[in-house]
Amino acid sequence: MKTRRLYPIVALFLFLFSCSKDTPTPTPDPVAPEVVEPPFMNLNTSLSVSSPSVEVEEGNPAVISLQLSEKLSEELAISIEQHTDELINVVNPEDYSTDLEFSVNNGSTWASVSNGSVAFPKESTTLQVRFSTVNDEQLEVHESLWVRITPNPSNGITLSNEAIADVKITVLDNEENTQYFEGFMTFTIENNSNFKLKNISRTVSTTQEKAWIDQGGLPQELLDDIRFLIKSSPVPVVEFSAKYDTENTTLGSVYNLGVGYMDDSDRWVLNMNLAYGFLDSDLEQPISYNENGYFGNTLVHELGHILTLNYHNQINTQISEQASCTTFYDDPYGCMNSDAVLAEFNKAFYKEQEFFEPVAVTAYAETNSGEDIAETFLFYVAQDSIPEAFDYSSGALHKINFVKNNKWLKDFKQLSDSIHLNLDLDYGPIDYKVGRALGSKPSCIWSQKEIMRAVEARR
Ligand SMILES: [Ca+2]
Ligand SMILES: [Ca+2]
Repeated sequence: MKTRRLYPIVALFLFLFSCSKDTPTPTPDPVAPEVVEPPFMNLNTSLSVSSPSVEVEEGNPAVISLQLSEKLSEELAISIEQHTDELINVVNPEDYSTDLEFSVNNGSTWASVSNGSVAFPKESTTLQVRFSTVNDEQLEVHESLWVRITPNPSNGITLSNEAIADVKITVLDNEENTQYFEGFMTFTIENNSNFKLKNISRTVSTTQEKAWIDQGGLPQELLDDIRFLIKSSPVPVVEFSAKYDTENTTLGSVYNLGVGYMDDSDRWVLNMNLAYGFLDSDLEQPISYNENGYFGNTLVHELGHILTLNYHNQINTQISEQASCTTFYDDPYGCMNSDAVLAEFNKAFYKEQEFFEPVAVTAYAETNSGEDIAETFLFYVAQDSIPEAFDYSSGALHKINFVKNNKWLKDFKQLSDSIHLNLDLDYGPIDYKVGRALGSKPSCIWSQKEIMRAVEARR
């Protein structure tokens, strides 16, 4: 029991001891030994561009970003050079600046590049280069140029990257441009004579197309021929699309937008392949416009389609069903009036009658009766003289005489006074019997499906 009485005294002693203040003399902190960093040293890196191509809307600066994989202990000099080698959709000199600027602080400040030379400062990894582009009022293709970046390492620097491919800068035109197109330039035609540029292709494949787009129009003599042709048409031609396709054997085509809109209006579109107007028939050597008559031949051929497929005086719009048509039904245009050209032409030549060769003026005319009448119409217009046809005359000559005597077609002979035509290039004039090699091509008359596609693209 002794221990129980002793306990409070020990506890009190411990309490007093714990409250006593201990104030030792302060000792100074030990001084850290000074560490001397070795100077930063690196002479190996790799240079890259953030993107191999840059698109910029015209009026905004084109910016190229360059990076180093590792910072360097020495400056790295870089040459920057703009060029336009081998570009077809090439930017015009007035559309961009050759004054380059650079930034080493991610675009906060910019300084001029002098003599095409800049440098990554020591221990930096990013560099930007820019130049301005011009916001003009001209409808243009999306135009490009190249920027060549050449590092010039010195002071022992070695680069581990391959040579950098030239960066393609594309300046996107911001002018209004309808999205659909048939060719590289499309014009609306107002009052049968005013051509208004409506649309261009944003990329072209020949320098000729680029040159015409830069000029804002097509050669006057070409437009004059087309203007003359459409003024001769009894129905409106509301649009002209210019193609330039050296791979394509289609010289031209026409179609009626009214067919696509399921109404009986005549709103014709003319497409022409201008390659045949400005190159020889092999599409290799340049010629002056329609020098060989090939383009003129095609224009007259296309008018032949308009004259024989229009709603104004050829198609009976009251009859929509083929089964109800007792004359000649053309798909997609419809049922011909009884006195329509194609009604009479089919009756005279496509009812299993037999004729001496050649039965048609060209091989192309043998595609179908629609192409036959258009080709025959061309021969009627282009031939200086048209011999009378007798029983032993060729089918082709009979057909030309049909056109000569047809009330809807005969008055167009004088087209050849204004538009240069030349049958010698094709097959020559038809007189009695002419032997020749035949080939075939697809018809240039658009199907309902093709017209609907063109109409849909306009919506
Ligand atoms: Ca331009
Ligand atoms: Ca422009």
